Amino acid sequence: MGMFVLSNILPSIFTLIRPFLKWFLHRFTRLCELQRICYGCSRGAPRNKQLEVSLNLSKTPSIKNMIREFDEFVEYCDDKEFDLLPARGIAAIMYAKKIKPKIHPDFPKLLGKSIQQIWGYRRLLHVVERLREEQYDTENGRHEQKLLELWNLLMPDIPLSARVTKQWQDIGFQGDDPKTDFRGMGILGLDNLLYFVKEYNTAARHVLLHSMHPVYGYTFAIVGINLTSMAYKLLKSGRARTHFYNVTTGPCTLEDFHKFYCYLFFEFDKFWMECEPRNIMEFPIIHQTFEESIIGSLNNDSTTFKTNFVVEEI
Ligand SMILES: *[C@@H]1O[C@H](CO)[C@@H](O)[C@H](O)[C@H]1NC(C)=O
Ligand SMILES: *[C@@H]1O[C@H](CO)[C@@H](O)[C@H](O)[C@H]1NC(C)=O
Ligand SMILES: *[C@@H]1O[C@H](CO)[C@@H](O)[C@H](O)[C@H]1NC(C)=O
Ligand SMILES: CC(=O)N[C@H]1CO[C@H](CO)[C@@H](O)[C@@H]1O
Repeated sequence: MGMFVLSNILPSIFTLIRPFLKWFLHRFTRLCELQRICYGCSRGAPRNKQLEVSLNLSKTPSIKNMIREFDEFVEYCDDKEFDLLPARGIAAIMYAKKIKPKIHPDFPKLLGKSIQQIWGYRRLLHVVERLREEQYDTENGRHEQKLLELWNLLMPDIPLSARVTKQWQDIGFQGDDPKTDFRGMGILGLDNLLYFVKEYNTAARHVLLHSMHPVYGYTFAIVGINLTSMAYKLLKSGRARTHFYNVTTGPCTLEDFHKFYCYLFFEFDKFWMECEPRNIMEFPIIHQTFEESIIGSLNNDSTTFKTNFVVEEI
């Protein structure tokens, strides 16, 4: 009970003393909070996450405006427009905080990198969301082509007998036409699968082989689409920031999201085989345990998921 009350009032105490603390530290170190974070936290997730908290709490009107503008801007901006953000952000913050570039030459560089990463992630959210909302359409030649490519890359020696056929079940779709299986995840599900199969063909076919195991088998494509939903949720909740802020020094891209997905799929398959489930009924619990372990890793700011998959020969 005591702990409960304390954990409830602590945040408000923090809010109350924050301005005082900031003033005190400013007097003491002659640096504003954003500078202290840039100099004091290691690059990647630790620094960017702290900067996000600090920027979110900022009471300076011009900084609040800048954040709102940037958030709107990244919904549709192209790469060239995106490249303008760091300079705009640096100028706005240096001016608002009265920081002299001559005295603090490193600060703009560090801040610019972080702005790229923070708004790169927010931009990626929009890119991913649009793909998820794009429904699979049999009239769309691009969609159809991707689906056939998926088959050919997974089953290079077995031609598809027709567009609609029970053969789709061999790679883990539900019925004789995959189009309905993409539902909740749209083209994002297909693009994720295709990326895995194309860029990590050996690893993907190794996973497909596991999914055909007589005892521990599972539906490859359906589970793959389910893992798209896991990757999407982790991105949207902001938990995946840890990985995306650490995996590249620039802004993260759709390709980084595909790679994150490949990591989840490869690792899920490994975990599933290690669990030796008696049947597919154990999917929800294994899924949950796996997701919790991924979240546990993402709670550690040092985490970066590596996609140098090692496939044992069989
Ligand atoms: C900052 O605010 C944005 C928009 O309100 C929100 O999406 C984000 O999760 C917040 N980040 C942090 C670290 O509080
Ligand atoms: C993925 O599988 C889990 C476990 O069965 C389930 O809770 C979740 O709703 C599924 N996600 C989608 C998008 O079907
Ligand atoms: C976070 O991960 C790093 C590197 O993997 C490890 O050294 C460290 O002990 C971890 N921290 C916690 C709190 O688990
Ligand atoms: C690219 C990058 O910024 N990687 C960082 C990931 O997180 C670790 C630990 O916090 C940093 O040391 C890396 O520099």
